[in-house]
This record gives sequence, structure tokens and C-alpha cells, in this order.
Amino acid sequence: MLKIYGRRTSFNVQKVVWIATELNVPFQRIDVGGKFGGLNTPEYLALNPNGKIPVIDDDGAVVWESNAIVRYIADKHGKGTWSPADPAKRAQADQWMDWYLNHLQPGFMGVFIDMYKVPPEKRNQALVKSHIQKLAEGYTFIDKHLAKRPNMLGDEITMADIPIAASLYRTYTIGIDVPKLPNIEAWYERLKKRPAYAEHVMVDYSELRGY
Ligand SMILES: N[C@@H](CCC(=O)N[C@@H](CS)C(=O)NCC(=O)O)C(=O)O
Repeated sequence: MLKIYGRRTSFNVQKVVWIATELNVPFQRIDVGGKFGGLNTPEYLALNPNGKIPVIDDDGAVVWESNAIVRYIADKHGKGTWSPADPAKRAQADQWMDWYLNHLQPGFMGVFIDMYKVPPEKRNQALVKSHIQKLAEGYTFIDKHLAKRPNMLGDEITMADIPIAASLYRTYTIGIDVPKLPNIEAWYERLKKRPAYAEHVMVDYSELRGY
């Protein structure tokens, strides 16, 4: 059976359990990281020498880096649906997953790490402001894209949606001002109705707050 290593409050673990659940893939999730620790043991480092979560062990197929895992699960269990069969569409899915990493994640994770995890008096406000600005620019770009289609690649949800869509829950609950973006807001409302998104992405992360 597919084993997914990583605590449920980890954003990068959430991407993986979300797609596995959407595709009805049975899995066992093992709590490691954060308050559970366990990332520095020889056994864990043999699985993921990078010492981070998530990592999967799918009957001997070991993969780490959450976007690579999302692609693996989509290719194995959702070819033609969550992983587009058409090479051009597949490349566009990769394009948006890579765009997320390079253009949205720095602002998104920056807000989380430099604002949420830091006590208010220790925050670098200029740095936090620049993360929020970058995040707003990224979402404004996506909002224009979504004006013409309901999901990143068109009518159907695919793996291209996973990283950007997963970021929305924290963005809208973390306590920052986000510009009014109607297409993103409508997309988020649709996502919240997906049982797998509600169960695995809309997870209380308040234990990670750095008071
Ligand atoms: N690029 C990696 C990032 C992995 C990462 O930084 N994971 C964080 C959690 S989101 C982690 O392992 N934190 C240490 C911990 O939870 O103890 C991925 O996408 O998988």
C-alpha cells in the first residue's frame, strides 16, 4: 500500500493526500515532522536524504518533493484525467506547477514563515509586506487566467490546479489582506465543496503559530 510520510498540517503533505484521495488511492499516512519529529533518523534519511516531508513509499517506489509525488500519483492512477494524456496539456500542467514553485510559493511561504511563525514583535514588517505584495501579484495574474476557464487547464480539474489551489486555504485564513479577485474567489468556493479538499487541505494549522 502507498505510504505517505508527513504530518497532516504540512502544506506539502496536503497536496499529496488531496490528490491520492481524489483518485481513490488507498494510503497509509505516517505522522512525522513538526511536533512528531523523526526526520533525522537513519531510517527516515534512507527514504528521504533531504530530511523533509513528504516522502512516499509505494511498494518500493520511493519519491520525495511534493510536486514530483503529485505527478507520480496522477500518472499512475489518473492518466487522462488528473494527468493530461495529451503531451501539450501535460506540459501546461507542468508549467503551472513550476510557475507555482517559482512565482507564488516565495510570497506564500514567506508570509507563513516570516509572519505566522514569528511572534509579532520579532517580525520584519518590510519583509512581510513584500511577501504579501508578491502573493497579491501572483494571484492577480491567476485571476486573469481564470476569467476564461474554471480551472487552470480548462473545464476539468487536473494536477495543474493542486499547488495553487492548495495555497488558497491558508491565504484566506492566515489574516492578511488579499485583493478582491472574483475568479479566484469563485474557484475557492468550488474547491471548498470538494470533500477531499475540505478534509485534507482545510486543516487547522494553528499549532504552527509562533507566539
Ligand atoms: N520542496 C519540498 C519542501 C518540503 C518541506 O520543506 N517540507 C516541510 C513541511 S511543508 C518540512 O519538512 N518541514 C519540517 C518539519 O515538518 O518538521 C516539497 O515540496 O516537498
